Amino acid sequence: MAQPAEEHVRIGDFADEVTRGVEAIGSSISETFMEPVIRLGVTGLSRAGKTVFITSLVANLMERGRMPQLRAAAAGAIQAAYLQPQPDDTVPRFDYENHLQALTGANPHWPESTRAVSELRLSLRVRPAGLLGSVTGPRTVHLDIVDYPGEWLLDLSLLEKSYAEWSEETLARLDERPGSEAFRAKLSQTNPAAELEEPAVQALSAAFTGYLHAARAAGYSDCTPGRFLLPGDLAGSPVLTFAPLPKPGQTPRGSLWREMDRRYEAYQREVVKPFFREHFARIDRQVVLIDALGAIHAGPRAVADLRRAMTEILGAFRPGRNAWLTSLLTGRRVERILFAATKADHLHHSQHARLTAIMQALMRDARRRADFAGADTAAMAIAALRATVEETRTHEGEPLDCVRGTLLETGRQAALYPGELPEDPAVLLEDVQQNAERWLEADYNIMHFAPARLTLRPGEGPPHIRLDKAAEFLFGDRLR
Ligand SMILES: Nc1nc2c(ncn2[C@@H]2O[C@H](COP(=O)(O)OP(=O)(O)O)[C@@H](O)[C@H]2O)c(=O)[nH]1
Ligand SMILES: [Mg+2]
Repeated sequence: MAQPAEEHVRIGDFADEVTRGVEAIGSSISETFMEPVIRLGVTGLSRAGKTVFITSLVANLMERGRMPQLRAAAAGAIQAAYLQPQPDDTVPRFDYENHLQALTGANPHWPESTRAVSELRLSLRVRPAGLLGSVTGPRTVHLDIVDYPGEWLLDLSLLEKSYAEWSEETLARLDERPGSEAFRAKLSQTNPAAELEEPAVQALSAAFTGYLHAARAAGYSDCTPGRFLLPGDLAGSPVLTFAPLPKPGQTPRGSLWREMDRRYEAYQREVVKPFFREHFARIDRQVVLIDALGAIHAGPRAVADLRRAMTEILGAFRPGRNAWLTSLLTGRRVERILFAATKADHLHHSQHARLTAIMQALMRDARRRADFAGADTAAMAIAALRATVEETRTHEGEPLDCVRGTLLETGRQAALYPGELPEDPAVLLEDVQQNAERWLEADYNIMHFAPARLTLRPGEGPPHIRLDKAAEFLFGDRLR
């Protein structure tokens, strides 16, 4: 009898895993043989909801009462879930206990934002269903969750661009994005062919960084170089002190343009590549969290930009596009990618399907643009931690489906009607296509809610929306 196709894939991966172990990429061989490891990457731009997602996912895997759509949990196949020391000794540990305390304590609040990579190992004791389970007994599956900034992922596109190309693209976008005035003013006083002067470069680079922050704050996603936004311990170093420049006719030795070109290359070599080598290349399953409601609120151009960012991200997961990355991955690939719109608790459930449809349309578009034929992909709308309750109000004689929660700013209760998303995502995408400044048909509001005070029953994790469905897509198959 022929082997089922899936089995082939597994064996291939397995052989790879062993070779990679020998190459000291990290996973020990005995571990690979005895206990399977799933490396789940969690990414998304800053404030997309990574920290809340991981915290709630882990809490809901430990107490599985609210996870009916995770089949292994519903079937009772998961016998235990517990935290263990992570395999990587030099990566900061994800601060699960403090984040959970923040979200579920007596005075609930959102956790502090984090700005770099972190990791957590959750081990699950799983008893396969049916005959197999009674023969083999329970086995342990390790879920290694790796939290990393989406800003860093977008940097992959830089590896394919020369400094001249990147400069040209970045400068072309300045006009349609807010916050570029100061940088443009500096640029107009700069002669790229003149000799480099460090204080002038620092001022130019600071103005450029200020523009990137302003663009991010206005809802734009594609803001490279990613480390300019989240510098970690590289702040102030030359690799983070450059800016895009128009290419002059002559680029003499010692000129500003030459030095910027050199720093751009150093950024690729010293910042971008190590991240991909040490973290990205080892991921099996990936969730990309997206604040889609935030982008919709910001307008069509922010959504266009989000789609561009999704395209770039898919490009990173497509083997073959980038020669350097292909050689790094050698036969290994991410098997599943989920694009999840977070904070869906800002919408009444009557609109969830619409948000999902918008995400799916954006993803289809991004897949087409990235010419993507790799991992299984899915898009859905979730809330890792539900901070609202639903409420139907009467407004001018009409029922209005709202959500109610505690406002973050004032601590007061308020009901939010965010506006009605179109039933057909094409309506929205049409404005995106036209590069419209505003939505033609509607206006979308957003409010910021604080997490609600919870009384959790034994066996139940924090309340969420479709976190179980996300988990099923991401790693449910590995728990059966
Ligand atoms: N209402 C609601 N807000 C959320 C949810 N997840 C995240 N947020 C909001 O988004 C902010 C950023 O989330 P965080 O997980 O820190 O984002 P990170 O920067 O990607 O790690 C939080 O402070 C909350 O205000 C959610 O499930 N529901
Ligand atoms: Mg975080």
